[in-house]
Amino acid sequence: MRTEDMLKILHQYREDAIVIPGRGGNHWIKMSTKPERDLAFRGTAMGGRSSFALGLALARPDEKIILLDSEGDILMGLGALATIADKRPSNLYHFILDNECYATTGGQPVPNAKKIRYDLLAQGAGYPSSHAFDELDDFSSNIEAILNEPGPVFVSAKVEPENVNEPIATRRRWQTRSNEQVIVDFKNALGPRAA
Ligand SMILES: Cc1ncc(C[n+]2csc(CCOP(=O)(O)OP(=O)(O)O)c2C)c(N)n1
Repeated sequence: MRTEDMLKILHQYREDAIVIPGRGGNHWIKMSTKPERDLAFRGTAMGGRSSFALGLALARPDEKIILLDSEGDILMGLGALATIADKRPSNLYHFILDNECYATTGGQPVPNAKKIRYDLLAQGAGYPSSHAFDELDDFSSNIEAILNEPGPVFVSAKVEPENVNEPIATRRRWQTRSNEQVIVDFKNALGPRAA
């Protein structure tokens, strides 16, 4: 499926969730109607997004957190799956956009790209619920129910690669705000957690 099409469907069910858009962010920020609830950061290190999402989910159990992770990031920090399963944040919805390659750096294949089953890795780590989708129709029919399951929920979605080949230094960034501004907007939108 195309990332943009999949995210359009997800967006219909977002409601007030906080979204960490990861590497599909270029599509997400164009459709999002709640940018102050999007944590779209620049220049992130691979492997850290899921742990960041876990910390946020634990800090704000009153908020639903949707993480749009990627398979390269997951492989960089597989241990995070066990930690998330152990902490069992009921408000965390962990999606990965699996394009079978490192698209941001030109499309090099990830190891064992065609055979690895990320949904089974998550299940084996102890996620109480884990799903995999290859087809948009199937994703579309199930997404509402999935977002009503208690978390942590894992959803692996096969998407087409959108390889980027320009040198990183000369690329135009899709993020429209600085990381500092993202945090300021986010804090203002959420306010302090109720005691
Ligand atoms: C620790 C670390 N190593 C390398 C990079 C450089 N880098 C940025 S994106 C990327 C590929 C990411 O692949 P994936 O997570 O599968 O997402 P995709 O680009 O395919 O959407 C790489 C190697 C990085 N950001 N962090």
